[in-house]
Amino acid sequence: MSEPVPVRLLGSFGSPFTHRAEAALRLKGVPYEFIQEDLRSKSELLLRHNPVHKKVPLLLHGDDDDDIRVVAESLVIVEYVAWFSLSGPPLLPADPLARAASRFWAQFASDKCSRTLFKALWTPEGETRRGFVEEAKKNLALMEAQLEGRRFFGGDSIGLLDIAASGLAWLPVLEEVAGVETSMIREEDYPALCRWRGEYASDEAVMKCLPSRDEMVAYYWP
Ligand SMILES: N[C@@H](CCC(=O)N[C@@H](CS)C(=O)NCC(=O)O)C(=O)O
Repeated sequence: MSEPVPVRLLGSFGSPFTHRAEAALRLKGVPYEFIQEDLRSKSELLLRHNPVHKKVPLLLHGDDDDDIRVVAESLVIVEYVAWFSLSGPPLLPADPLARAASRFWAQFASDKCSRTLFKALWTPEGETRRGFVEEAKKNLALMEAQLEGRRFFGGDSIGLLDIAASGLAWLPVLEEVAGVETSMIREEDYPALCRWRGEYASDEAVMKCLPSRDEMVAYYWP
């Protein structure tokens, strides 16, 4: 039997984008080597293989430079890994319309929803922040509706949209670090999202690559 083609993942601690790639690899049971990147002094390996964005995560499939497959951008990596291995949950639905919907909402979660939450998180108290919080809450309500009747966004198992939305599972610790007094995702407003993030974070494969609250706090407050 031939040796499996090695997979390396360049990533950084505390990066929700890196988490997405790792979660996909772990859910699909793909063995990989994790290479911790120092983003203040990027490695030659990262700069050579991701000259466009120079960002992590970056997946390198194969170790022969002439025949290496390079995949950049967290959600693109998730899709690559989804078709890479038959084991684990499918990550994307087989039905083309359901698959298109997963991609649509994954982009929404990754882009519009995360951006407003991030602004609300780091903007000082005042009129501007209130506007961001209001917008963030509308986006969260749209995400809450996507969970109706489902355990995960992907149905019975974790899929692309769960992974795209996984930043929501980190929100409580980021709110703690940012000194936010009233969480933007409260049980009484978003019961499905609160249940979902608990289930996502306690999934056996996911929890192995999700930093703990203490590790995150120590990272932000060294
Ligand atoms: N759209 C990218 C974003 C990745 C990203 O922003 N990565 C950060 C770490 S969390 C990074 O590499 N930053 C280094 C830089 O911007 O120079 C993705 O989804 O992979």
